[in-house]
Amino acid sequence: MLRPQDTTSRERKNLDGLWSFRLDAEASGRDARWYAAPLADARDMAVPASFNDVVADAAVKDYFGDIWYQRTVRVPRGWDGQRVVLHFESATHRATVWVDDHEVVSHEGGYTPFEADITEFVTAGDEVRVTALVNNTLSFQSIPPGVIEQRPSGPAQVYWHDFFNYAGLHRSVWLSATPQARIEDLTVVTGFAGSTGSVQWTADAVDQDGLDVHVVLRDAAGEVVAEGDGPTGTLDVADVHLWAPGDGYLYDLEVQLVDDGGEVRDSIHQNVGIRTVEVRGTEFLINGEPFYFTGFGMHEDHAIIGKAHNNAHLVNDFELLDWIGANSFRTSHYPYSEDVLDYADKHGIVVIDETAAVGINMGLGGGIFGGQGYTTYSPETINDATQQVHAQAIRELVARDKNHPSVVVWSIANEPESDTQGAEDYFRPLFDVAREADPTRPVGFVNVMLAPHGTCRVSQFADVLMLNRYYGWYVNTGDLAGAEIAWTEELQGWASEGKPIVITEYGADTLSGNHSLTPQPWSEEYQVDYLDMNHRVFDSIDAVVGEHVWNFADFATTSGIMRVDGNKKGAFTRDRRPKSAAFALRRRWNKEA
Ligand code: GCB
Repeated sequence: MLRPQDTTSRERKNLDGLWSFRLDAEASGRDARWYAAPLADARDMAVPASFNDVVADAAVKDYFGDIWYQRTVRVPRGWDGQRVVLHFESATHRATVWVDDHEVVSHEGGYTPFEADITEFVTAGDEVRVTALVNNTLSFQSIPPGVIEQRPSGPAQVYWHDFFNYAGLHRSVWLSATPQARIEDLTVVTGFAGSTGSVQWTADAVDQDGLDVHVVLRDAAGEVVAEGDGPTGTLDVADVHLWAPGDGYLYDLEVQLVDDGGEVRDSIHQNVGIRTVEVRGTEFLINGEPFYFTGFGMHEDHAIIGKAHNNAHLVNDFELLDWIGANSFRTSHYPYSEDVLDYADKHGIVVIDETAAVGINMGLGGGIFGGQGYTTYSPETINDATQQVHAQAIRELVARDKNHPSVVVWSIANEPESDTQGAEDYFRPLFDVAREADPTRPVGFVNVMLAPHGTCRVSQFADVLMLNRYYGWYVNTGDLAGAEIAWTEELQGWASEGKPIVITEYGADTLSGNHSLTPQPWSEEYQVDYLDMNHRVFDSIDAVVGEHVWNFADFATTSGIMRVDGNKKGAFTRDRRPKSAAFALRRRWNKEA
């Protein structure tokens, strides 16, 4: 699937704006055919947005179940004879869509796109009604998982991840027109030898009878640097300008379907950053050069809009990454908007790209998230069906993001239970799924403190070790000297594995404006000292090739005794004001600052 584009042969119409919106706690709307008429008793809802914080009503904020979105759209009158597609960039966590009375597509998984060919249901120039039945419940068979518990007060949605279960239409919805004979998918793999770059392309075409694939590569100035023919092949690029951290140089690959007379019948464009990624011993190499990750685990999280994509926030967050000297981030804990990855490509920021598989760990809930007493891997909980959904989430992530030069590692899960036979059996095939989907990038998962070195049974499958550790916060709280000893000892153990290690989380909750003469947990001074301690440990171990502070900014979570107005481990507050730690990180990461 290709994201809708405007090209010489394609056009798109954006469906963002105000949609009719209605909760359906009884799940009666489907039988009552709510899609077949204007949505009754509806209120307005912004798209894109998480619905939760937009409405001034606690029952809406914490709602789980069926949610209806509807709007009408006029199909552009110039689209006669074109193939018309309805494209959702995401619907959290699943959706079924109708066009007028016709059910056109269903999709499971809240952070990857889906679309339907609706040509037969629309007429150019006429209006159609688009209805999406979104559902945000989490179960043991969803990614991420959760469970609905029956309580004396009624059903409650429980989940084991530490961020608010924002839901709705978080990203753009598009109507788009393509020719019938078209390019349907494209895979690009890049490399270089000396000063010559290579761009290998594989284009999947549909209904291409009598049409040939032609590719044109242009440099950033628009000059043609290479051309080729056929569904697959390799272009040589003389005097290549590599894509590199801090240098987001992009070529433009145009893929055309051309008829006998040389007329271009379909045309798509793909940004291409020419670079290589490789793990060698304990080194992580980009373009053959050792790379050290500095940056954060992040969240798509903002006041009011929740997890919605917003370009002002996008630019601002990347400005702050630049200011602080971050060269990379992890899309914790789900695939981010494609606009985020496009921006990272363009600005030379390196990305660890993660699936939404977070909270596959019933041991971790202990006290923080509630919902104790479950076995993680069992026929009744995380089971074969979950594994299938997880495999599909990995395939969809790779299918969507495979051509982004910024993406250098696939993270297939965050902090799953990983020290049991069940974990080993669950994850072994998932690593195969990731490698089959993309043989070119390293694959890993993020290990939790509950499975320290020597006990983890999943890290054997990973190319890169990614560790989340909270010595000095959740353990050795307030005792940074003790934390330093314990952390160094564990990390030396991991270093003996001979793989590169990225510390994907370390952090301390910090209430902005809370100061202390002596380093007290929750104070800005403690956060700075905590980070300094961690950095001493990392600097003492060669196999550590990266540090991602948890988190870039404070973010919303479910309520609980461990969280005061959300998680406060940000270097920035939720409204992006710097804490003292931000200045300290800036000094470390901008060596000249
Ligand atoms: C973790 C999780 C992250 C949490 C963080 C915390 O290990 O991966 O989602 O927010 O700890 O602050 O507890």
